Amino acid sequence: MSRNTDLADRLDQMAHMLELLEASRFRIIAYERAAAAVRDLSEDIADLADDPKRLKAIEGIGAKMADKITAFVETGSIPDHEELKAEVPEGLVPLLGLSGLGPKTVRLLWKQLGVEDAESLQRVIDDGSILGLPRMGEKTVENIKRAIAFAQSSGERVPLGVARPMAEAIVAHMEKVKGVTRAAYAGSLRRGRETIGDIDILVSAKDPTAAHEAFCTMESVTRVLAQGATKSSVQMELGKRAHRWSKEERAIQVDLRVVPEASWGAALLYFTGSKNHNVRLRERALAQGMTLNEYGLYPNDDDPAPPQQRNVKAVASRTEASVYKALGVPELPPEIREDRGEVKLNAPPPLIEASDIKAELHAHTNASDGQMEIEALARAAAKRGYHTIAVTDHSRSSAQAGGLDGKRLREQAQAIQRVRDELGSKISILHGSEVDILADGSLDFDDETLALLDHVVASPHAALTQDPATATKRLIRAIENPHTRVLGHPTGRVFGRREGLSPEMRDVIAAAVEQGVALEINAHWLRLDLRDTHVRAAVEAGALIAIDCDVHREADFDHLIYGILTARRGWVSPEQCVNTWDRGKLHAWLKDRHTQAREAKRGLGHCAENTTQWGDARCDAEDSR
Ligand code: DGT
Ligand code: CA
Ligand code: CA
Ligand code: ZN
Repeated sequence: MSRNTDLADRLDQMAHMLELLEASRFRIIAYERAAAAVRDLSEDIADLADDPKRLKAIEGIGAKMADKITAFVETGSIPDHEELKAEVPEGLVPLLGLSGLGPKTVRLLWKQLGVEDAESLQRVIDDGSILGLPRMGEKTVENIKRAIAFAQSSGERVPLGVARPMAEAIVAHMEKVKGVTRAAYAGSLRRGRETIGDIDILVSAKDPTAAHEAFCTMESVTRVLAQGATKSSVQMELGKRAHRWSKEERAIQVDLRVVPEASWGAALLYFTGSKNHNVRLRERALAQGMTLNEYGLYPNDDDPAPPQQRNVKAVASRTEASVYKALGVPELPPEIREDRGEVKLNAPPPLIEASDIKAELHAHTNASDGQMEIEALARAAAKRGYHTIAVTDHSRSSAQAGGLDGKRLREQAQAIQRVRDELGSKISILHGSEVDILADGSLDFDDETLALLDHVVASPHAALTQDPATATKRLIRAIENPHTRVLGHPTGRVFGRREGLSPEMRDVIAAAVEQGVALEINAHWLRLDLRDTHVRAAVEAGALIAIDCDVHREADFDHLIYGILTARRGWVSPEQCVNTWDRGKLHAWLKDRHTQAREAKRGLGHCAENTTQWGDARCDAEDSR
């Protein structure tokens, strides 16, 4: 676990402990925000903690929080955290994640029945003493029991690439149910997060009971956790795809909420989250004399009863756009609703879309571990409207993947020329290679061989447990190789298999900016590498981004959407992504990365924007060269 994750987990735990102590909302939110901010950092918190000013400059971290973080970096613990742990049993915190158990109930279980962890919770369920709590009936206990069983059977978050097709199928199923007028998925899935805790489905229906019934009887439902008038929860088996991620049988929870048509926009906004984005919007509403909930935006009349129950007319509720408009906030795309500064924007940032992509720069043929011939690959790319496809088979060190040596690479050049002659100008076929970055950062081919190629993706495939300092040096050395154009899947992580490298991303990004090398977002859902937070740091530093499908078979082109979602979560504009460039500009960059990268950067207006902590110094250095 990285130091940042460790700290973020502790801050989250403190927030939960404060909830159980019924501390003020204000204090709890301060910890939640700080945890989210630390989790998002691309830099090691220890480096920032040297300078309290930089620490406090982070959105979500105030002076008091900065002191706690400094204490953590210096001593490995936070005094306030130790005090809380003496007061609140740590074992209570995971109970808050169980469906049916909120902070109020967990507090009652603790104070009245002495429950301190999952084990003692099981005991009060078994001996029936749990029924002595206020408002605790057989049905609720039944739900809690199921939630415990579910937590034991699942636990892990599910990759986006597994959950998204499932959610699309559920939405399509619900749309066909009689009386259903709207259906959509919300939550982390709609925000395009790389992994999903549970799937949230929203429906508007003339007959809510029928909608719940249709939902709970879907084919892949393995268990109904709750079936109610507004909300149902089920457990579903994961599709076939999941076996590429996990050998064990896993399940995912799916929640359905049936909401009034008139509240559709407010409900979609609320259940899309993120939670912290919602908190910001509610603050905004309050500051303007209004109150926002999942039913709508209402005038704030200080009546404690919910406005929707008093027939108060909503200021806005029907569409997300209307709610944002009434709040004076631009309509923000779901992917950036993470409380990373988006609520303060005057206009939504220009975000890349799948239709902007015009080239694939990372694809394998059957010469290494791909399945297609060169011609089939080129035709598949042309079919998608691309002007360029780069053939980038593995290099010799990736022997298990059929990596090419210098001799086979030279033969491949001739094979590619034959296909070019065959297909003509409708698509440019580039001869490239996905060259292994060896453990010391040197590339797998000598300069003479690399010089024969139109394109080089340099990627780490082995030695992926290196320490961070060595990994940082390794990647920077690969970036500095004059032949490198794209740094492929920079950390090498694969969900369910390995964490990959944890280099100092800030330094890797700075080197990429300096060298005009693009950082890849590998769009395969098992990789999504760079990850969203790295992308955001890269974008702020003015780095070029490549979004590639790492094609091995034709269907892999369809993974593009996962790369796009990740890019959008990192605020990538179309101009910043080399795959959107027209043929002339892209090929010019492949020939001369420095000149083109500088021009692209000028086009981005990055230096004028002055948006980054470390980008400015880089800009000055570049201009004076
Ligand atoms: P996940 O499922 O862990 O991947 O993440 P989400 O974001 O889908 O979270 P989930 O399923 O717990 O809740 C869905 C959305 O509902 C969440 O993004 C925001 C909203 N929501 C849930 N609980 C709360 C809450 O206590 N306060 C606020 N403001 N919003 C909430
Ligand atoms: Ca969710
Ligand atoms: Ca949920
Ligand atoms: Zn590859």
